[in-house]
Amino acid sequence: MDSLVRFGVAVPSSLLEEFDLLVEKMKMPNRSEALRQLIRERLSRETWVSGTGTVYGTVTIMYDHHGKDTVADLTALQHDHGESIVCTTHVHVDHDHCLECIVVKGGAESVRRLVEALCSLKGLKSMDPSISIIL
Ligand code: NI
Repeated sequence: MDSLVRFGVAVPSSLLEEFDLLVEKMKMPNRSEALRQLIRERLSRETWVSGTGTVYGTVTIMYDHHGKDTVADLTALQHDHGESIVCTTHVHVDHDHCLECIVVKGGAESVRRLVEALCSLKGLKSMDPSISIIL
């Protein structure tokens, strides 16, 4: 395990007050642990977008299932990228919209290709990738 290093950080008092409120609200053990989590999250996010190695997470999409070929295209796309997909959960949100949570795990490059392919899906309303690399 890495040794801990103490360092000083200067921030506006109002920002620190807001941060402390967040730490309390999220029931994080203390300010240091909250800061470590923030640093890991940011580094992880930057690393998966441009890095290599195994990544994991979810890609949540919302789409209109009435879109021409949308459902067939999504199915074909998921078969094409099957090596990166662990499982999916589908929710029929309302008459028109479907939400799908795609759990991913695989090489960063493969998962990036999957996310790019999802971007091109006709009928796509929103996409929220939450991908991490273990740091
Ligand atoms: Ni549906």
